[in-house]
Amino acid sequence: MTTEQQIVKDQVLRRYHKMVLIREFEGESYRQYMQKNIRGFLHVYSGQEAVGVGIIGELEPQDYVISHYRDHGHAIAKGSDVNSLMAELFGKSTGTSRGKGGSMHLFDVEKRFMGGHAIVAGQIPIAVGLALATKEIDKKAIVVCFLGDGAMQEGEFHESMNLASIWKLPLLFVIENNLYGMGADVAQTLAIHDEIYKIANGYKMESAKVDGMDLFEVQDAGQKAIGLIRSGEGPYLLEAQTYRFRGHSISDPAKYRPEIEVSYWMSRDPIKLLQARLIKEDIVTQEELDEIHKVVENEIVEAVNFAEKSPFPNADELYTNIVLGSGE
Ligand SMILES: Cc1ncc(C[n+]2csc(CCOP(=O)(O)OP(=O)(O)O)c2C)c(N)n1
Ligand SMILES: [Mg+2]
Repeated sequence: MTTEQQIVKDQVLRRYHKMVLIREFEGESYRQYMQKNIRGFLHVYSGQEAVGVGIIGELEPQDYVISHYRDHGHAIAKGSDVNSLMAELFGKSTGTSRGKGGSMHLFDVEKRFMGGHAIVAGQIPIAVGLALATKEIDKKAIVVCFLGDGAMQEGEFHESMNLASIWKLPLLFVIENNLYGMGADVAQTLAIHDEIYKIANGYKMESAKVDGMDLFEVQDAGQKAIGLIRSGEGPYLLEAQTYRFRGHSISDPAKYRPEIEVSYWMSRDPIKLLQARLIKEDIVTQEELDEIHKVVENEIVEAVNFAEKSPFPNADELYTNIVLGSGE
């Protein structure tokens, strides 16, 4: 194997590891929720892993990522510590938001992961502000904003697209088109549902669509978009066609989706597709993949132990890091 091939192999194995880690972390979070160790809301990313891992893998550490409430995958992909993420889900003081944010408000300034936002589309204008600040002050960083197809129906999305384009901001909008916003089929709620990426034309912004179940395609599309943004070409919109394997949240049995549709998308599981390709092209052996699954299993056991053993925040923490309105 040449040095170049080895570099490619190491990179793809790191990304495979992240995808499996996200899948298992979320499987475990489901089990912990059932045991009432995790409370509140829980929206998992299962099925969409290639999008977060493929795009974030192409970023530099100084770049920012901001996301919605389906945020575990993005935080893990950006490098947040899995122990602290699990502790956050448990509401413990060792969590990424000291136990005050929970599943929908993961946050990690050090890794430049700027949340975790529960208000649909709420993260989009914040991404514009971040990108404006990076353009004016930081200069080297770019911003990636993940949003769902449902968030495109909010006014904030359109205002943000307009400003990002006018100000030529270093901002990548990644639309994770999983065909649904809660129980609503995107075809019934979005006028441009069959050509989502073309919405960028109205804002004179470059855009493309990519198969969000294929890690290689996502990373190539991400590389191209990020390259253009870094060269000062302004913002870019990438639509990733994907599917969420579970219901909208843990309390949604997802009965509204036709079985044939679900089984089609399950047959395109991004982890299985990647596995098959890596084996077929002789890039890795089955043993190497099995080894990664074992490592992940241990990481999850350790994360749960850490979360269980960590204390809840003290009562005197009740008003720290909380923004209170003046009431006037
Ligand atoms: C402003 C606002 N309106 C409604 C909701 C309730 N809500 C939560 S998620 C969601 C659907 C969003 O769908 P999408 O953007 O496609 O993301 P996905 O859940 O599919 O990842 C809705 C309507 C909310 N949280 N915020
Ligand atoms: Mg959606």
